[in-house]
Amino acid sequence: MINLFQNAITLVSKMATDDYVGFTFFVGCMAMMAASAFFFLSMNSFDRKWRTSILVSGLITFIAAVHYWYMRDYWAVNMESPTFFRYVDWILTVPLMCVEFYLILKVAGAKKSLMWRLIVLSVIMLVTGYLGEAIYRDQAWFWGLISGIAYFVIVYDIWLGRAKKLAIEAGGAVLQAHKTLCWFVLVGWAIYPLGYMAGTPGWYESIFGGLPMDVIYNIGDAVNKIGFGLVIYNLAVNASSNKVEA
Ligand SMILES: *C/C=C(C)/C=C/C=C(C)/C=C/C1=C(C)CCCC1(C)C
Repeated sequence: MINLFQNAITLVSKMATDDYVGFTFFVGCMAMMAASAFFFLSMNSFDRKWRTSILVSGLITFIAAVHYWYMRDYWAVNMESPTFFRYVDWILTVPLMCVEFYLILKVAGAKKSLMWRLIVLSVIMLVTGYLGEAIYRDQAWFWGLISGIAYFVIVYDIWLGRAKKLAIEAGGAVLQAHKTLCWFVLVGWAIYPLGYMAGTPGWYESIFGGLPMDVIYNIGDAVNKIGFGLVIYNLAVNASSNKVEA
């Protein structure tokens, strides 16, 4: 009995009071879980055409919740950045965020080709980023550059390219939501390349005043993933004919 009890205790690692990385992994995990429950449960109160968008919002935070669960553990045990899990999470969730652009622009006739273009660009951005951050550390500048170009093209497409034209055609609540999502991608997503630079030895290690890169990424993920989902939720509320009763 005592043995069982002790085993149960050692399954939960200790956390130092100044372990901000561990703390943000923990809170991030809970926030992602709560957001997923919120999106999944609210899904059916909207018009059919918005349900898939809300479902995808929930999938994004749910996939992140599962990865945060692992990253929290990985950090607690090894006290090092869970770079691998981080990128697996991104490679699943970032393409889904691209799908969100397509889903909301479908009302203006967005084609699948727009969705695939954004998905491919995001995969290029993340795979090259991973090569620079985890594998070819000496060529971090080269892989970071290619990744940055792919990021730039995504920003261009949604701010000024075809996606923007469709958003203007759709107008109203869709255009408004598209604009907000564009800001998320331009400002919210920019946290990641900055984190990459801060994390590359000999570069700009002090741009965040020495705050650990994982704290920056964790805050970025919470803002971007949950925020993105809330913009879509808000769009569904504004554009559904059977408005949710307060
Ligand atoms: C939920 C996770 C999100 C929104 C992650 C986004 C990640 C990026 C926009 C990463 C971008 C990078 C660059 C533009 C260059 C350096 C390498 C990366 C992968 C950090």
